[in-house]
Formats: sequence, C-alpha cells, structure tokens
Amino acid sequence: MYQHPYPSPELAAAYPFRDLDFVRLPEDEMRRRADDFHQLMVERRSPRLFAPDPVPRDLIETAIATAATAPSGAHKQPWRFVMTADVGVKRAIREAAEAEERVNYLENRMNEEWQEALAPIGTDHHKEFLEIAPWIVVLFEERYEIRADGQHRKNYYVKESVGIAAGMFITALHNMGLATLPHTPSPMAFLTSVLGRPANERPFVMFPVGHPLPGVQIPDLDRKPLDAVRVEVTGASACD
Ligand code: IYR
Repeated sequence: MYQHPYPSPELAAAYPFRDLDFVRLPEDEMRRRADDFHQLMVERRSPRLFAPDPVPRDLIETAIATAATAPSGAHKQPWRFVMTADVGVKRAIREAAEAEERVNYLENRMNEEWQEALAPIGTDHHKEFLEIAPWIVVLFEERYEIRADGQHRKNYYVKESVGIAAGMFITALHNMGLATLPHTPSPMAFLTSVLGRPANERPFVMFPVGHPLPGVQIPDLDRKPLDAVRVEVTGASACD
C-alpha cells in the first residue's frame, strides 16, 4: 500500500504521518446530510440590524475554533480572530468605520459603478450595528510569522486561506443560530491601531455577531440558480 509521499527516509522521520480517521457513508446518508445542510445554508442571510442581547463568549469561541479548522497554505494557519464585546472598543470601531464610510458615501470615494452595485443592498455610512451587536470579531490575515527569536517567516496563499476560514466562521455561526454581517469598511487600516495589532497582521474582514433585531428587514434578493454558477466540463480541453 502507498504509505508516504516523502522522497527520503530523513524527511519521513522528521515529519511523521498518521492514519486518516474517516467513515465512508452510505450514499443515501450522504444525500440526506447534503440536502439538510444545503437547506440550512439557504436560510442564511446577512442582517444589518442586530438585537443588543448578549451572546455567551463560549459560542463565539467555538465558532472561531471551527473556523480555525480551515485548510491553509503550507498549514501556516495565517489567521487571527480578534474578538471584543467591550463597549468602548466597539464605539471606537464604529466611529472610525463611519468616518471612512462618510468619505466613501458622502464625498464619492466610491465611484458611480460601485454605488450602483450597492443600491440594492441599501447601505449608507451609518454603522450602528458595530456598537449594538454584542460581539465584533475582526479577522486579520497574518502576512508573515514572527518567530520567538524575532525571525520572520513568510506565509503562503494568505488571502485564500483566510477567505476559507472566514466562510467557515460564517457557516459555524449560522449553524448555531447566530447572525453576522461581513463588513469591510475601506480602508480598514484603523482596525490595526484601534485593536493594537502587530505589523505582520492586516485586517481582512470584520464580523459584528449577534441575534438579528426582531422584525429586521433584508433585501428581497434571489441567489443565482445552480445553472448560473455551475459549469460541467466533459472531455479534454485544448489548453495544456
Ligand atoms: N464597505 C461599505 C460599502 C459596501 C461594500 C460592499 I462590496 C457591500 O456588499 C456592502 C457595503 C459599507 O459597508 O457600507
């Protein structure tokens, strides 16, 4: 049986492998789980108004732990989830985000095409949700690692890795009955100073997390049908 991909016994000894634990499921069980999970995810939306009700810290921690199971380039795990329920920190984030968004919306830093794309979403420069949601989690990408001896080591495929972790975080929250709105005030550099993060981290996306405000309205939008997002290719293409 093919056991180990390493070319040399030295590497194999330095980086041991172990058996993968998995159970192959019967096809009807696979289909049932696939359909149930799809249905769960179809119901996910991003509300822009949150209830102020507190959410226990351990739920946020479990969502972060779930997101941190994401695959990453060279297993570098280049993500840092910075969470806060602190009223003062949330206020500082809101004020800084609104200052940036005022320039975007009121001083036309977003060009017309962008504003047109956002029209159906109904956004403006007000970001109350950053203060009202019980938690804010800011996901930072770790562009390089700073080792204990001060040496820097590059991380690989950082955006791809952190993007996957972000999706898993959103999914974990939805699965536990919490809501979030992925929010990217631009530019986001203020998050580094407000949250006191080091130079090797860069803000990637911010997540207010909580329960949706009862009665909140959401844009009446449809998702693209499967046929618009899925292409099947049969046969070899001409490219090599
Ligand atoms: N960051 C701005 C603008 C914005 C951009 C996109 I792309 C959206 O999907 C929604 C908003 C804001 O949050 O208002």
